[in-house]
Amino acid sequence: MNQDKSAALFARSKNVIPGGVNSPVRAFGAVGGTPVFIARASGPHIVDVDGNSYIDYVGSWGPMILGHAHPQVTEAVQKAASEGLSFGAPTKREAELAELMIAAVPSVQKVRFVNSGTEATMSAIRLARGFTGREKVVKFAGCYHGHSDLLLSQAGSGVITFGLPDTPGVPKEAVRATLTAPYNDLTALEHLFDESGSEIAAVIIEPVAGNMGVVPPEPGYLQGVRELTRRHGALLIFDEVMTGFRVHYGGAQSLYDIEPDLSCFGKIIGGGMPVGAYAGQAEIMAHVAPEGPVYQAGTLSGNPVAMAAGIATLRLLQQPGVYEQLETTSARLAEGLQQAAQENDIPVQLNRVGSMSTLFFTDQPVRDFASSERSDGQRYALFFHEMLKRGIYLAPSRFEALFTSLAHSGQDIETTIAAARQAMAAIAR
Ligand code: HOZ
Repeated sequence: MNQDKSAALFARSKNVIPGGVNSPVRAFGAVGGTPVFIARASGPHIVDVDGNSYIDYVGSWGPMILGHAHPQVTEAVQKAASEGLSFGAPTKREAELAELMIAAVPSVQKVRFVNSGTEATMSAIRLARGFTGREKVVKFAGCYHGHSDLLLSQAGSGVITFGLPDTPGVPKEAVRATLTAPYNDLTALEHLFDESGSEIAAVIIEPVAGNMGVVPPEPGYLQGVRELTRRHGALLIFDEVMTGFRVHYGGAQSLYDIEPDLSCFGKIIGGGMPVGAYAGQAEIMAHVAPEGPVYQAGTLSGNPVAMAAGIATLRLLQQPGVYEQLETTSARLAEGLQQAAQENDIPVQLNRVGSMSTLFFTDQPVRDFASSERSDGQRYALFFHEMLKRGIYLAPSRFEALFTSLAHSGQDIETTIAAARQAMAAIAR
């Protein structure tokens, strides 16, 4: 497979962009080799600048649940763009997208749009602190909530991929009030609350962790977290940037039947455009300026083109059978990947919730950051490249998710499984 043009573009980009990329994991640092530069995409396929086509399981890290360049989303974007790109003034589409989200997610009564998941979580924490008058925040090791200072403590995604637990530039003071606990461990969280319960403003959690690879919550865990936060007067924030409208139309909170106080969204609600949102009960959201005193603002927030993409995407996700189709496709892929590993005596764990999954190269269950880290990174890197050679594009890090979309056909899945059989055989040698 010729990737000369990608290699040349990478060299050129490295001269003008740190590491040649605008988000670290894209640089292929964890798997080696040169990142593939994408020229265009359609449905389940992405095509690189050398003309190689791949079945894509990154899906822009989650937003492309309908597949790439869905005609109805593209049409909505083009219409909105032709009417003006940005006004810095309110528009009807903002109310429309907020209404769709409120109708979908039971705990959400009001929504504030921002431009990224990072902004959403950062603003939700500020709101939780403003609302409770407390400062401390609990997060979980291996969970990633974007790159704001206070949430970079023991973070997942690129932070683990590149082994940067203490990012220079984050003042100690900024993380002084951030407490961390292991995921899926209620006893540890209980201890934190025993020690500092009256100072904890919020617990922020990915209800299905997706940034230490996919790690589902164990039965009763999220209920336990909800109960503890309530008992101690702390807010529960669900970071549904990945899971929102992905694992269920109403997010992970609908799947597991838990009502957090605040929720953060991104990815799918922007249909591929840069959008984030924080949302929750009206009483809490009433503290956000200008209704309340907690300040947060943005020139491009609620951007009309981004809102149009989000509205079109959510409307398409309301069609009957959509999540059933995602489940069927994802389950078949998971089964096929596991079989391919088994046939070659390669121990793997496949963690999956709906259309997000991770194949870990380990014989031990992966239930938290420590067990995720024990998976074999070198083997993942080999597998990644064997798949890439065969036209399958997976996340270039073992600490990310594989996303299936509605555009992946049964044939795409079988092609992927056939490639996985060959790839596993190649790395077993
Ligand atoms: N940290 C992101 C995934 N969890 C990667 C974002 C990107 O490189 O686009």
